[in-house]
Amino acid sequence: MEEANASKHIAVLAFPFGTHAAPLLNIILQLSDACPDTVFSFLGTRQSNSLTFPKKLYKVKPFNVWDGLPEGYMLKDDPSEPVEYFLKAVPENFTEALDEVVAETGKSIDCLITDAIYAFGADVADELNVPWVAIWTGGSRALFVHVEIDFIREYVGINGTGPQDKSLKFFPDFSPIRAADLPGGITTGDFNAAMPVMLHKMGLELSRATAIAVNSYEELDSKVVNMLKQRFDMYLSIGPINLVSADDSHGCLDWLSEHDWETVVYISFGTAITPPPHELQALCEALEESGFPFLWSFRGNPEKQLPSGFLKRTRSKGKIVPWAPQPEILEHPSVGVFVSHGGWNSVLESIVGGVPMILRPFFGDQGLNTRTVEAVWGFGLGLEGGTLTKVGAMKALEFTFCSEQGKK
Ligand code: U2F
Repeated sequence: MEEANASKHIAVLAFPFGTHAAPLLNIILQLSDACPDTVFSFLGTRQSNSLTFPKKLYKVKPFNVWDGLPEGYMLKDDPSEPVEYFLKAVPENFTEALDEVVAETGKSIDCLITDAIYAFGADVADELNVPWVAIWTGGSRALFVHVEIDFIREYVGINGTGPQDKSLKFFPDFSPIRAADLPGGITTGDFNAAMPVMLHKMGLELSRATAIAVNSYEELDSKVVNMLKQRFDMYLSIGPINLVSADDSHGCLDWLSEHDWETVVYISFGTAITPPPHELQALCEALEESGFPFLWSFRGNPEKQLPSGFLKRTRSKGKIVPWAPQPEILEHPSVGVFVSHGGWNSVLESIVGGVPMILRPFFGDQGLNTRTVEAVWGFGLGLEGGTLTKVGAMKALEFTFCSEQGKK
């Protein structure tokens, strides 16, 4: 179908960092199957689009927006830096690109779908005189704390003025959650940094959305979902969005099949994080000493970043790859535990695969996800002291593999 003949045109504004654009694209692909007369224009940065779009798609077309980086700028080794630059460029980079999208397709926009992070979606949709649909790629609980940010700040205090172990029990099903588990920028951290400012605005603007859709399912957190449903006219739980990563060029699944059921430790800290050197060292020591077989999707250079001799010594026990088909791995019967940073997609994939988690959170929603997995849903463990130590990692592995409670 030619774009000009399509009956509707939906523009989608993706957040081009972490694992946001991939689940959003997945939702759009499902919508596009369900709406054969509609064309979709998917706006992200060049880099994100090139990673997210596996092949040329028929009715979902990528458009590149400016990433906010000055010409020729060399990024430092700090994952927050490109995000800060990008957030300075929004919403103008998107609104300029939307004009180009309309000119190129010859079709005006009938609906705006954005990553929910984009609080400006409300104004852009008003300008276009179209409905705004906000899609939150994290969990309901993380969305809820952003929606309730002002109340939480008032109750808990900001900048450490209140006790960090204070329970958020004033919300149903939140009693095990402490102030310290909240994402940075809610009660502690730099409130004026671009991301906390955007998320605060999001909490205030979301009621202007025609619909809010979340990558989760209602039964997982029904009390939290009920509170969100009371606040918003149309709150939809549309997950888990399955991210099928068919690429197994490193032979992970065959390697797993050589192992007994529920014996392998799978390790991945997502797409943005590599733990600091001393924590990598501690995890390696724990793996070596405990002797459990492990499959590690390692972001970085394992030869340089892992302790000297570790790769050689563990060759018969471990497999380290730069990228693994994680959803399929977590559904493989040989995997017994997932050591993770607690990114939302990883949590959902662990639930789908029925694999318990050992969690070392770093930023954003990961602390809240960790505490929720451990103390509300009970299918995983945080680490003693919150970081990876040899003793802590060994204890967690042994608890999961060897104790009755861990197996349960
Ligand atoms: C940000 O998430 P991350 O990208 O750091 O982490 P996840 O949400 O866990 O998503 C990682 C995805 O990458 C996939 C894996 C997940 O779907 O299956 N993957 C893979 O297929 N193969 C690999 O070798 C390694 C990973 C942010 F950091 C989080 O805090 C947020 O919760 C998240 C969603 O908003 O975005």
